[in-house]
Amino acid sequence: MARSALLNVMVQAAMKAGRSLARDFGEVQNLQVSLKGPGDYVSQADRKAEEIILGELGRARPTYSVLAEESGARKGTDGMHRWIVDPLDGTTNFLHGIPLFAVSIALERQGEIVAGVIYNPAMDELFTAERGNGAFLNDRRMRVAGRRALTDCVIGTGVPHLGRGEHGKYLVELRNVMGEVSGIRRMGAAALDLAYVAAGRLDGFWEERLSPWDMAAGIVMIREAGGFVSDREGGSKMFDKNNVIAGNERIHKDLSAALKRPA
Ligand code: 2AM
Ligand code: CA
Ligand code: CA
Ligand code: CA
Repeated sequence: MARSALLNVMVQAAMKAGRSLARDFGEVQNLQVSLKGPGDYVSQADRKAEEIILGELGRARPTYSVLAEESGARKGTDGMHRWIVDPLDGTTNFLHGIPLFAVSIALERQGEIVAGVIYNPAMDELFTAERGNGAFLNDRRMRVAGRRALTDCVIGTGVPHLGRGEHGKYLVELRNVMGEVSGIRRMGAAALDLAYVAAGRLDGFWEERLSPWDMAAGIVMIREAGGFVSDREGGSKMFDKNNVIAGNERIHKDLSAALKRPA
């Protein structure tokens, strides 16, 4: 497995931020926490991890644009490249002492995601992918799962943050999928869910109301692991539509159909 210099920069940044998160995870009760929106918490750990990542990436490629969850968008002088960063995906898990959280870093070149890194420091699992070069979990090549029937599948999802009583459409979809699969998982860390699809742990995944930093690294990873990933209409506008469906070709298709069934 030969990593490019750029992927190495991303891996170093993700692991350094991951070590900072692991330290803070050990003293989570001492962290200052604030609320950004309904159910959307941010802590010193998120901010510190983002500072570390942007420092590392900025030192290596000072001209690239940046889109990062906690500090927003910054336009660089290089019109071609953009880093897309989620310093801590799964903040709610993190703050509850649940070790399902990750750093996610992606690189976009002329609007195409060309590399992605997702690192879960609690399990020391590093997921990486580069376009044309395959996807890896630590040093092992990843492939999406090969199951062909939805009834055999474990499917991940996330519950979108909607107001009280506003989950009707989501509950219909959930009921339809639950009726057809072997199991549902709701981990609470979308980047990690996508990495798990690439690793063949989850057979498929769907979620609404996600931001580019939740999805970017996972998208290139799933494609490089031989999977299919699209927006809810089957197109490639995940960042505009803020939603995603993933799986192998067959499961992606059957999951899309299950989600469209009427109540
Ligand atoms: P975060 O932890 O980085 O905020 C949970 O289903 C997933 O949705 C997590 O990946 C979480 O990312 C993301 N998410 C997106 N919008 C959210 C919101 N408003 N509140 C909580 N989680 C959100
Ligand atoms: Ca957040
Ligand atoms: Ca996130
Ligand atoms: Ca985050």
